[in-house]
Amino acid sequence: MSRKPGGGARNGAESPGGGAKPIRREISQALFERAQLVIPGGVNSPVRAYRGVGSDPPFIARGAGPRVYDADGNEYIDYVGSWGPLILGHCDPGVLRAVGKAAAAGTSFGAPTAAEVELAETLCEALPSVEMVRMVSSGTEATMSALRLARAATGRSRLLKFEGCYHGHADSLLVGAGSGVATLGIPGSPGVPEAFVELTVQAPYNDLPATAAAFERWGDALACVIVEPVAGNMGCVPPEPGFLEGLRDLCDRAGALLIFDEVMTGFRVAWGGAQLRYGVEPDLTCLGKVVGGGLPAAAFGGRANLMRQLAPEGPVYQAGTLSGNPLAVAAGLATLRRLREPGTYDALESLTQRMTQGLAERADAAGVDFTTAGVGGMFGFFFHPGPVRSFADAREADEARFRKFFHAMLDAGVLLAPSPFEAGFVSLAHGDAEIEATLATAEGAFRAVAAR
Ligand code: KE4
Repeated sequence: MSRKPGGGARNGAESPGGGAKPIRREISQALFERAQLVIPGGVNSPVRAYRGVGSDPPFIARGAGPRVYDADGNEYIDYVGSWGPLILGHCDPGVLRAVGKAAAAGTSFGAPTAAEVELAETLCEALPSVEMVRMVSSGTEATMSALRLARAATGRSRLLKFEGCYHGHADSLLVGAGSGVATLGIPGSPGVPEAFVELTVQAPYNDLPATAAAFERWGDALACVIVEPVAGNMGCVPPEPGFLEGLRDLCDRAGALLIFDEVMTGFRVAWGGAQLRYGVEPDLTCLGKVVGGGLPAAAFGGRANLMRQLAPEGPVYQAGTLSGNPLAVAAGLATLRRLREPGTYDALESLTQRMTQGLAERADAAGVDFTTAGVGGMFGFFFHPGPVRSFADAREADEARFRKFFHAMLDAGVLLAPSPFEAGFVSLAHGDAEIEATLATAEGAFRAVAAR
């Protein structure tokens, strides 16, 4: 039996800060205590530990459509969506059927399968710049492998990334990263050799002059630029007009490759990803999250003349025991088949826009400095008067107000990403009821924030 938390307009209970019944999470608490004895920080990925919001995490027992339920039976409207993959919502019947059918035939073969070919063809058809892809099992593997390929193809070693962008936890890419690295305030990461750090050049996101200056200094030594075409790991920060086009031009003039890390934006902001939405074609694209439909599948791809340099056709080695895993491929294919139906991206965009506009209106009514951004099915917000164009701007936001807002929403049954340096995600399972309930809950949460 699921329990609706103390607040939440859905069940007519008190709104947050107005005498909501205390949320009970004893089972999650006991699980967290056990977990911390055998798993570092009690979690298998740092952001899940809720250090960014100063509390212990709920342990999730199950999901259904736009909702998740924690081990104590509390119900939440879910805007984390497993950090992006669950674009159809939890337990989508089509995905479950596809995974069950694949599992009945076997879970892994370490051999090529027809389904992998179909998924590769779908990715190449959808993404304007991609002629060939290689499947891997995580976004980290995708970006790490794309970086190796770029270095091999150019014979150069340096890379340029942007402050606050997160591209997974491969050594070269952990410099000045966003997401959990920013949330925990880790200055890079111990264990990354100085030699790797030196090879990574950084520039502020959305700052073309500073990026051009970095090219002045390092241009002919740069193998690539890697960028989140919509930043989702410093909060949600869209590219300013001309930024992505400028990167394309700088790379062309310097002979560097442009890598779009579309692990988050791929099939999230448009069927053809950010590269279709913004009309800028990278040389290599990294994918993850949605392409696995909630199971471990990711990929990287690009022009055939680049991708053919990968083993076994070429000398650049890259491999993986579970790459193209049949269950993950089945989940990914079922997800993409649904997404390519007419109207899905209009629906996602409409949900996101209603969410961001509604939050902004309620923050304004409460007299709280607040700015939002939404692109396709992803969104973000800052307790900041705006504009937020870069990681430096994002770090000026009021984190204490974020934490207060986060907990007021959580205790009223709305699950947001537990960090100001993350994005939120809607799904095709979210509808008017969820958005209206969320906005009604937010009214009380903003009042609680304003009262601070
Ligand atoms: P994974 O290795 O976590 O599958 O993907 C790494 C990655 C690469 N590129 C981008 C743009 C990403 O957002 C990510 C991973 N995103 C984080 C959340 N911001 C995953 C959540 C987590 O680290 O637990």
